[in-house]
Amino acid sequence: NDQENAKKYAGEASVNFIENGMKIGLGSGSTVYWMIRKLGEYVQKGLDITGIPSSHQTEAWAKQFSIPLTDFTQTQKLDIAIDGADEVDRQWNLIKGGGGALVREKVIAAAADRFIVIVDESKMVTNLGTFPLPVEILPFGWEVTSSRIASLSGKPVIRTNPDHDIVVSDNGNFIVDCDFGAIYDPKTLNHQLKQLTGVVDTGLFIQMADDVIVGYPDRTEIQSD
Ligand code: DER
Repeated sequence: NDQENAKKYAGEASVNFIENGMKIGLGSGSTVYWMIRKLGEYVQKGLDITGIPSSHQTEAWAKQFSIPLTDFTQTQKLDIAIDGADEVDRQWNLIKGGGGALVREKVIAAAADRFIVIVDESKMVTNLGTFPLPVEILPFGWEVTSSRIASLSGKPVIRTNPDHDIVVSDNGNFIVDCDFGAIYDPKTLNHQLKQLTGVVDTGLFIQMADDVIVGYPDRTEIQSD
């Protein structure tokens, strides 16, 4: 369908930025799947790169497509991180975390010299906040942490799976999905949330993106700052 085609276009276009010898941060999500699949084709043809995965799912895809993996014990600097987003605003601030990998995704994006975001056009918004903001919190005392987020008008909802069990992140933490309404000052909100005891990190990626590749059903548009 059109959205999947748009994700595929964006994901595959991002691979053009990858050069021999690079260390790549591998994001998470269905758009990243197309990037990893295309990157695997280049690795098969001799492209010499290594990647650090941001989730167990991404690690599995990387192995499926024979992408050599490394980790932060081997390298503390990544040349490029490529990842999706749930929303991108006009300043390229992001909401991420729909897939639950936001904490490792942010660690990887922060460690990269260049952070490239790959999205289908539906993710481009005027203001963040239509998509509920994921916030990763410690399981210990999560009810108290959640009430602190509520006092910031976040309307936090603990993320559960279809069996109504609380979802546990790859880091062993919980995630609350928050409805703050339209977020006109995401930088301030991110700081307020990160100050709260019990909050691990938020899905607000503030001024981290260097390039945004927008996929459409028939083409991509590459925007660089
Ligand atoms: O969970 C995440 O942060 C993903 O990158 C998400 O933001 C994008 O997922 P999608 O590419 O499947 O829409």
